[in-house]
Amino acid sequence: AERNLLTTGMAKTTAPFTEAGPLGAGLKAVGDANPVFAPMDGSTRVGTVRFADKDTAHKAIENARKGFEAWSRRPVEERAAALDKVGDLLEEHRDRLMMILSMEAGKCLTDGIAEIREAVDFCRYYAAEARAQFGEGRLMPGPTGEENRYRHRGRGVFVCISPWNFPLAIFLGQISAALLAGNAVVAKPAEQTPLIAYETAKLMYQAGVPEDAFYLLPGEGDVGAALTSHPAVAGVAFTGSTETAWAINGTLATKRGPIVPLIAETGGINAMIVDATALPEQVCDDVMMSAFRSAGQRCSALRILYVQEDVADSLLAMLEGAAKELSLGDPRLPSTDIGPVIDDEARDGILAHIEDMKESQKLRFAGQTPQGKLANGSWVAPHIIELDKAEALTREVFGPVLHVVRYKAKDLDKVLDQIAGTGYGLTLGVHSRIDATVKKVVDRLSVGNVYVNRNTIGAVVGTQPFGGSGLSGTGPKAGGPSYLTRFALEQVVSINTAAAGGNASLVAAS
Ligand code: UN1
Repeated sequence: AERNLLTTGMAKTTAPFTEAGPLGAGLKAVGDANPVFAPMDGSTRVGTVRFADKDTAHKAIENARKGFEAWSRRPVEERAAALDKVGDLLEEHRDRLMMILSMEAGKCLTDGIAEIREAVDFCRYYAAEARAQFGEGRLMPGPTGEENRYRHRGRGVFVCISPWNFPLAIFLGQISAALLAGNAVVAKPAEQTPLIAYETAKLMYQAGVPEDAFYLLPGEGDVGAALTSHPAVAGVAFTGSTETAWAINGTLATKRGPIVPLIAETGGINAMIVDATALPEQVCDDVMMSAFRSAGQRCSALRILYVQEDVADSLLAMLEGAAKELSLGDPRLPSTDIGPVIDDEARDGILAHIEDMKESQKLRFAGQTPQGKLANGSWVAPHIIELDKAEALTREVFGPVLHVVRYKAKDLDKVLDQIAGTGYGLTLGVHSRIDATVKKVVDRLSVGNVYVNRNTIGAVVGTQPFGGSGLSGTGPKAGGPSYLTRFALEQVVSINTAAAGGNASLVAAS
């Protein structure tokens, strides 16, 4: 299999060793170099990282504040060209990036390829949107002798805090939007995935993003807290847990300084409804994909499947059969469907949930974890758990655990109430050949991304803008037309052109 990888040219089998640390003009590396181990075996060293501390965080914001002045005055076209170039460089370095994604984050090759594609798409899509949206805006004409100009400009220093489950695509999606809108950025990648962030940051500088307009701060929670509580911060983009989003919201609301926007994309207890008219093979495929791909470590992943009771036994039998076929193993091998979860802490949390559930609910399927060389990795095999009632699942469990609950056709309204009652609204699937049922489900629930007769993951940038409501986030949708402008400041300049010296051309579009 290793020879296959090399001969297909897909990737090299070992990840390059990366020594990561803070990046950006005027920052000094401090602290110890901590080893980063591959989650697939817990022992292969992928690189080292020096974490930033509170002082480095403050210094980065102060320096970025200065870098902002020049970056925000650059014409939109220059900023867009730099981000387009980032996209080109990601494609050029695809193999190396894929290996780091596999080794550091446990990503399978298919997930790695898709993630790099998504990161490239974010850069190019937002660059195109910046060109289209940040020119002079249209306004109603004012009185004679007055010129009104509408434009977008950067807000200042944006803090971007990104998760480990899309350590390249979401990391870069936030940053590219913030930079294109004319902000300087201080980014804190997830503490579990500093290496891919570091490699990407270096490519960004190579593409022409100035070292005083973009700072990378690998770090833990203390660095995030130091960044979000700094009074000079002009906005925060965050993707991660609902609990952390609440904490950031609280910090932003109570700290000194201006009122700043928070763009938060958080979790979900995502459901799929399958009625008796659905096509079983299609459902089976889509459920496998939605619940188990990426080891269930997507905020879009399916957590709870509602199956109409008339077809529940046959569908469960199919799902169990299909889950048995999933192959867990080295994420660098093309034959692997599911890699490890991100680390031992994540594994222990998911396994504790399964143990808990086993006591009162029915365990329908438990897969096998890899043995031999990979036995000590952070593994969780796919599980299917049948719940006696949906209320038994009270929180998002971020792993390959599918919960199934039966419902009676006459109780569809109760199912919809139950889903709405979670307070989350990220993804939702419905499988039915009855148009009225599909319409009822789609119209009734305030869920951000609804998928009809298909799987519920893998939203495509620019085609399926992604993001939820309620406990799932603030919006705007990533990869959609309104994302970029939320990072920018709208400015209207009204000029009395009749007055001596009045000259509308002084105010150019950004
Ligand atoms: C996340 O998992 O944090 O549609 C969000 C999808 C991805 C989800 C990203 N865009 O599967």
